[in-house]
Amino acid sequence: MKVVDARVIVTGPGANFVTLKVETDEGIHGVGDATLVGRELAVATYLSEYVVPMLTGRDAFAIEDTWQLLGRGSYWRRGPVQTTAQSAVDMALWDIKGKALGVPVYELLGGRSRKGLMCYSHAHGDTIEDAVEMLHTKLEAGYRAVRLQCGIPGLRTVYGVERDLSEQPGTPHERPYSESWDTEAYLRIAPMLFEAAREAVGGEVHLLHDVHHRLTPIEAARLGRDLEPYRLFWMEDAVQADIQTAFRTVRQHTTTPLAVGEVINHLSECEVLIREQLIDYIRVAAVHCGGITGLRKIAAFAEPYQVRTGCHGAADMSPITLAAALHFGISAHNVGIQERALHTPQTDEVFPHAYTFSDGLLDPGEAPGLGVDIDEALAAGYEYRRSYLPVARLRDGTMTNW
Ligand code: EZ4
Ligand code: CO
Repeated sequence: MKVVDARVIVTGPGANFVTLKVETDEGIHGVGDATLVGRELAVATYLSEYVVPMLTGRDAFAIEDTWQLLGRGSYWRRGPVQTTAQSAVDMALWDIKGKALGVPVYELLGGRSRKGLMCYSHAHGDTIEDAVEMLHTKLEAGYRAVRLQCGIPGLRTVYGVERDLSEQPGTPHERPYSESWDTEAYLRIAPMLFEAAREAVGGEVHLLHDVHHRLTPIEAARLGRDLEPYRLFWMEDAVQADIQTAFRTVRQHTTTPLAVGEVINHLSECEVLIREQLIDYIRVAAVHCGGITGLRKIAAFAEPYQVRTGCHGAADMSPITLAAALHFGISAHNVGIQERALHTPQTDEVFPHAYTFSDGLLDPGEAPGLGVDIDEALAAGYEYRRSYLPVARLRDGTMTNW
């Protein structure tokens, strides 16, 4: 089966998504997510200008060789633009092979390892009380694991909490919004949030928290310790991910489990984290780490070190990425949990999908391939509009990590 055509589809059904659609000479097509949020058109151009011309005429079944061609065969290796493009091609080829053989992709990956994949949802609020109230609604909706974030007194906008942007100049279409940050205020309130949450919902529920790269190693060590009484499932992105050895300090001081990886695109960026067992969960997403093939390679490396996956599942990656994560997550052994943020109803319509949620578990479904597609006619009705992710500054105006 040969690839005869590949096209990049850019659409904005409530959020911007870039999709690669690969067509074969047997009339079967596959889809891959190529969304790099805030830099979408860089990947779209990389694909259409440099990758698509290499794909036409290739054997659509040669998934590994194509992955190597786009990764090893790119002299300028790694980098999120390259790996996101490579990921989209990889997903589309797994989709095609599954459809051609009449099986869901998870069957090609070794078959089911579990009945369903535990996922976590998000709860947040300006105040601790509001956050705990939302936690209750998530538990009522069936989730067994919930990420919890709250506002910080004195700061108007904080990561993970609905934003009041009324006083921000301009729009995110023109320039990034600027959030503010105060580490000491955060370190005071975060343990209070989890104390209140445990008091409200007891010990059984899995509670997670995302620090979003904001602390130094010694600050993260202190927070990890302060959170120990509340038995978190994980503390995420405690320090910025790009200095792997920074996790040594955090690890030495706390038994709070650690997760990192949503901005990691390549095994070389998490090799020390895994080999030294500095983390418990690696959070790479199929859309940024080389597709299903890249995710499998990282997970296979992590397995003997007892590091499990907890794939990034924010709503700024398309349902194709979630489907890929579910086929991987239902079949691989060392899988811990899957993040699940709800897509907008428009996004769900543009990307019809076979995956389902019930009783806290996600399932990829039994449709051949990835079980997800793009409705191009609907997609054409939603324009792309440039939108930046926010940035963050300390109270005195110094740039810090968002
Ligand atoms: O900040 O997807 O765990 N989830 C996250 C996300 C990321 C966004 C970046 O676009 O940290 O909210
Ligand atoms: Co995160």
